[in-house]
Parts: sequence; structure tokens; C-alpha cells
Amino acid sequence: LRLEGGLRDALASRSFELVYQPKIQAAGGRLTGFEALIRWRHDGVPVSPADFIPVAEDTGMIVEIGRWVLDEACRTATRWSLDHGPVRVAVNVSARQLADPGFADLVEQVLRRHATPPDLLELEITETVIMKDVEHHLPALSRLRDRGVRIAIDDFGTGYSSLAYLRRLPVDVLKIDRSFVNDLPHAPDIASTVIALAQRLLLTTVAEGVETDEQRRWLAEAGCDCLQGYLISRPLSADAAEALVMTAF
Ligand code: G
Ligand code: G
Ligand code: MN
Ligand code: NA
Repeated sequence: LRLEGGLRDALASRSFELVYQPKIQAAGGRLTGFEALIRWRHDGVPVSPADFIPVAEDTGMIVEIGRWVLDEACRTATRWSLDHGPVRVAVNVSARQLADPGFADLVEQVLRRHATPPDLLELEITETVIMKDVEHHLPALSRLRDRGVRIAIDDFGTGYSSLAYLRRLPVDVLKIDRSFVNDLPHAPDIASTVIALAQRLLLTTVAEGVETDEQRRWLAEAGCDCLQGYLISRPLSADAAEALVMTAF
């Protein structure tokens, strides 16, 4: 309840912030974009999104918070791209946001507002959320992807993907869950299998939670496309992320 009140105040006063975690090409190390992650200080104390996003989901506040996240991410990606060169930003979308009948409209509205090239925006949706009600989510996802928005399946390998659906789903990217990256290099079976599957389906792979040089080397050799994790960089403030973008172009 305390969190809930705090979230309402934070929405009203816009006291959330986005940080940006870089993603790089596994081969060559070039910056490919960022994952935007929300941050909130409640009375000066940082609260993890792992704690407040579930509360925002339960209370429905996630819809308005999600709108703010999308707006801020698109505004920023557009500005960086105009000033420096094309920078893609990925945004996490939770179950309740995706279930909202106005979701696709909202995304299109935000893209228009900032004149954002749609392919600068990537939506990260967890495997569990996307697969839970595929038929229901398909129209909105297809419409957004037809517009050029990229769709990524987050935490891939932790849910139950129907391979038949995976082939039919309008997705571009599989993000290999950090637990499988953590198993590298000694227990590589799942990471190998996901990379092979993605290559077969012509999807891009991103490994999340890359923390060691051994993991990085294994992933590059296995043909994983992109890397994200503390080894590459912690999530950065908008200013620090922009400084990185400037050196990349
Ligand atoms: O940033 P951090 O690793 O603390 O994130 C914890 C969890 O919160 C992760 O599952 C992440 O996907 C989720 N998360 C972070 N930012 C957002 C956001 O803007 N929207 C949603 N829906 N989830 C987020
Ligand atoms: O669920 P999702 O994949 O969106 O989670 C993103 C979360 O993962 C963020 O909270 C981010 O801070 C965290 N994260 C990013 N890189 C690493 C990493 O290398 N190791 C660990 N343990 N967490 C990471
Ligand atoms: Mn994510
Ligand atoms: Na996520």
C-alpha cells in the first residue's frame, strides 16, 4: 500500500527515470543499441522495478507508467539518432500493457508524436507473457511489426514456447535468458540450442547477463549476434549513454 501511494505520486510528479544498458555486436563489438530500464527513487531510496512493476501491474498503473516509458524512450532514441546516427532502444512491455486493447494505438501515437522511425523501437516481451495467450496478442503484434517496430522475446528458454507458434509469431529477436548465459561455458546445451533455433528461423539472438570474458568468447564463437550484460556495461544514465553513442559514430 505504501508502494502504491508512492507510485501514484511518482506518476503525478514524473519522478521516474530511464537508464540505458548497451548492446553490442558479438563479432566486432560495435554498439547496436540499448535496453531502457526504469528506475524510481521513493523518498530518496531506490526501489527495484522487480518490486514495483508487479504492484503497478496489479493496480493497473502499469498502463500509464508504460506510456511514460515508451514516450521517454522514443523521444530519446529519436534525438540521439538525429544528432549522431541510428540508435535502437528496447522497451520492456509487461502482460497487462500488452493485454490493453489500446496498446498498438498507443505505440503508434508515441511514434508519431516524436516522428520516430519505427525500427528504432524494439519491444521486449517475455516468453511467458507472449506464449500465454498467443492468439489474443497476435493482431496487435502483427500490426506493430508491419509498421516496422521490432519485437523481441525476452528471457527466452524459461517459458514454454510452442515451436509452431514461434515460427508464426511476428518476432525479430530472441534474448537468451541470463540463467543460460550464466551456465557458459561449462553447460552450453541450452544456449547452443537457442542459437541454432534462431538461425534456423532467421531471428537475431541477444545474450543477456554476459558477465565474463569466457562467456563473451563462447557466445561470439557460437554465432550469437549481440551481447548485453555487466561485462559490456552496467545500465547508464541518459547522458552517459549519449556519450557512448557519440563515440560510436
Ligand atoms: O533493471 P532491472 O534488472 O532491475 O529490472 C528488473 C525487472 O524489471 C526486469 O525483469 C525488467 O525487465 C523489469 N523492467 C525494467 N524496466 C522496466 C520497464 O520499463 N517496464 C517493465 N514492464 N518492466 C521493466
Ligand atoms: O528481465 P530482463 O531481461 O528485462 O532484466 C533486465 C535486468 O537484468 C535489469 O534489471 C538489469 O539491471 C539486469 N542485468 C543486466 N545485465 C546483467 C548482468 O550482467 N548480470 C545480472 N545479474 N543482471 C543483469
Ligand atoms: Mn528485458
Ligand atoms: Na523483462
